[in-house]
Amino acid sequence: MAKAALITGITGQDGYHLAEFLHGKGYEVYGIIRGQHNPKRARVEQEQPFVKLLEADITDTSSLIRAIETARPDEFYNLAAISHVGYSFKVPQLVADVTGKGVLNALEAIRLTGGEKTIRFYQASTSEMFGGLDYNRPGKGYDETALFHPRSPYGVAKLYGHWITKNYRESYGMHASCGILFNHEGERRGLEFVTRKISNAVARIHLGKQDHIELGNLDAKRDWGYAGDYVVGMWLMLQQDQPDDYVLATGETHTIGEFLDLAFKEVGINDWKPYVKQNPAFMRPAEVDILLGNPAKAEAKLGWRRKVDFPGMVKLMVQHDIGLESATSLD
Ligand code: NAP
Ligand code: G4F
Repeated sequence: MAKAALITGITGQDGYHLAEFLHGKGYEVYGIIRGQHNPKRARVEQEQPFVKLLEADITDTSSLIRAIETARPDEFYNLAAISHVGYSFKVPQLVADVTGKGVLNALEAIRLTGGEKTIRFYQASTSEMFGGLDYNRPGKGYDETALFHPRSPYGVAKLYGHWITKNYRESYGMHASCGILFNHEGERRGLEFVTRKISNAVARIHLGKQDHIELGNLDAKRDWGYAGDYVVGMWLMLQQDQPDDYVLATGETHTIGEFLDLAFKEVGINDWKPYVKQNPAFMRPAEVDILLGNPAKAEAKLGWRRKVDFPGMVKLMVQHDIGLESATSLD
C-alpha cells in the first residue's frame, strides 16, 4: 500500500519541492492549506493536482487533529512557519505562535490522535538558530554540536520548535527528527528573500522592465544550496531506523555581492554597482553576519549529497525569471 505524507507549508517553496519528490516516490500526498481564501490554492491545484488539500492552521490544534484523522499519514513534515527573518522583527508575537508554538500543536495533534508510535515527524529547524555569533570554527562550519545563539524572533521561535521536537522524541519515544537546514533557494523561492529578489530584478533589468534594485546589507555571507536537493534530505531522515538531527548545507559560504556578480554576469553585465542602491529599510535590528554549515553527518549517515552548486543555482534562478518575466506583459 502507498505511504501517506502530510505536509504543512504546502504552498511554500519547500512544500512544492517535497510534494513533487514524494509523489515521484509513490506517496499519497496531503497538504495543509490555511486561510478562508488562500490565493496560492489555485497554483497548487493547477500544478500539483495530486496533492489533496486539507484546510487547517498550525495555530489551531483541533484543525490539525482533523487533518491527521483524514490523511492517516505515515510521515508528517512540519514546514509551516512565518519564515522571513526581517519580518519576524515586525510581528514577534505572531512568529512565536506560528513558528514556535505551532510545532508543539503539531506534536500534540499527533499524540492526541494516537499517532506517536506510528507517525514519523520532520521539523524544519534552521541555521538561523546558530545566529553566526561565536563564529570560531574556521574551516569546519556549524555542525549538530555547535552552540545556538539566535539573533531574531524567528530564530528564537525556531529554537523552541527544535527543542520541543527533541523533547517529544525523548519523552514519548516519537520518531521525530529535526533538519537543521542552511539557506536553500531556487525558482520557487519567495520574492521577499534576497536571492529571488535579485534574480527577479536582474531578469527585469535585462528585459528593460526595471532600472535598479534596492537592497540592505550586502556583506552578509550565507551557505546557499538548491531547495530541490534539500527535500531529499528531509525524506532520508524519516527513512532511518532511529530519529536524529542533521545539518544540511553545502559547506561553502558566499556574500550577497558574490550572488550579485554571478546573477548580473548571467545577463552580460559585468559591473552591478550602477544598478544596486542600498536602502536602510532592508537592514535588520540584529544581523547574522556569516553562516557556514558542515553536512558531514548527513553525508555519512544518510548518504545525502547536494547536486546543484552555487553558480548552477544562480544561473537556474536568473534563467527561470527571464522566462517568467518575458511571458508577462510590461508593468
Ligand atoms: P516559505 O516559502 O515561507 O513557506 C512557509 C509555509 O508556511 C507557507 O506554505 C505558509 O502558508 C505556511 N504557513 C504560514 N503560516 C501558517 C499557519 N498559521 N498555518 C499553516 N501554515 C502556515 O518557507 P520555505 O522556504 O518553504 O521553508 C519551509 C520551512 O523550512 C519553514 O519552516 C522555514 O522556516 C524552514 N527553513 C527554510 C529554510 C530556507 O532556506 N528556505 C532554511 C531553514 C529552515 P501561506 O502560503 O498560506 O502563507
Ligand atoms: O534571503 P534572506 O531574507 O534569508 P535569511 O535571513 O538568511 O533567512 C532564510 O534562511 C534561513 C536559514 O538560514 C531560514 F531559516 C529562513 O526561513 C530564510 O529562509 O536574507 C539573507 C541575507 C541577510 O543577511 C539579509 O540581511 O540577505 C540580507 N539582505 C540584504 N538585502 C536582504 C536584503 N534580505 C532580504 N530578504 N531582502 C533584502 O533586500
